[in-house]
Amino acid sequence: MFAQLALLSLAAFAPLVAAHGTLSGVWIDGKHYPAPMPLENPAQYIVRSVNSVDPVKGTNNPDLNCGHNAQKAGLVADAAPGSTVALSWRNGEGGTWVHRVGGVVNFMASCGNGGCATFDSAKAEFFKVSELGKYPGTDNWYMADLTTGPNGTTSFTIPPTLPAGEYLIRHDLIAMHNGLSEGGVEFYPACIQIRLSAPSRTASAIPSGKEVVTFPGGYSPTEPGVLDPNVFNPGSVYTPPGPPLAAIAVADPNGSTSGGSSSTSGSDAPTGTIVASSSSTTPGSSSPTPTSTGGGCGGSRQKKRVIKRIVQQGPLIKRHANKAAHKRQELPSKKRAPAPTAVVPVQERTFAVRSRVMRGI
Ligand SMILES: [Cu+2]
Repeated sequence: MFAQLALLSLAAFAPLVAAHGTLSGVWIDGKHYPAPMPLENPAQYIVRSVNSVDPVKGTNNPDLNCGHNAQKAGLVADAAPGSTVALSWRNGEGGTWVHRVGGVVNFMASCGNGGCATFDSAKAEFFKVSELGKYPGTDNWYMADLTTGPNGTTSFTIPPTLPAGEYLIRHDLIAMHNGLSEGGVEFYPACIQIRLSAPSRTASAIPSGKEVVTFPGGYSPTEPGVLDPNVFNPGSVYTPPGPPLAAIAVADPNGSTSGGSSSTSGSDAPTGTIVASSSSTTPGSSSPTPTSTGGGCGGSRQKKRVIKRIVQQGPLIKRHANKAAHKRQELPSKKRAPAPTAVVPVQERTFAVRSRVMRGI
């Protein structure tokens, strides 16, 4: 019901705000949970709501915690240690996410005995469970997989030995197109409430001590993943910010990697960590497909309507502050090899081509 209303409202304010965006949905082992629209009541969601599609700026910003004025969600989703969590994003128009350069990181924190629906995330002791930058040995970014269409997702694995209990996932896109100078980076944090069953093997301790950080505080304004003058240079190495991966996420007792680390079994094109198209983790049947075909093009056909809506509802969404910066972000993709994705549905391929044409790439 909420999702349908959300889609209707998406259609109502199409262009103008393609540059930023919000989390659009979560899949836990294939089960879909939509994310609230900005300012939407989060009572019927597992994703905490935010009040803006704009990025969070500044590593000391309190909104770096769970997003702009994040509000606790009413629901908590069932999951298990070892579950796959896939996440999709939309731009401010409800179309396809546009940022491709930077990091994708996922943290988790115990919500304690009180549970996540009432948990104050400012107190959360977050440990890192996955981090992604470029596909190994390439200049292709994992984040770009979110730009392939409404079903483009990024995913990670819940550490298989995490104890039972309620946890907050802090998912964060670190858009680096302006991160060549200090303070330019755009953070897009989103928090998701889950409840883990007991692990099938011996539980580890919940990470603590040096493995945990709070937000704000988890990133420094000058660390390489946040400030990187070379981020567009071919062959440059990008290191996502924050603490190292928690030990619980790095190696599981079977010896395989988990936690969405990019080192998957020696393949030159990892497939286990980011799924760029609808797949087992993103069943098309239940996925919310935004109807906007404007993508990142930002036409002006419906400008009047958008402005009217903004006047009526207040500044739900602000115009992008620096369009030139976003143009710059697209430049490197001229040289970019085709994304290393196996199967892209025709519909999405068409969309990708169209948006490239519209952006003049
Ligand atoms: Cu943006």
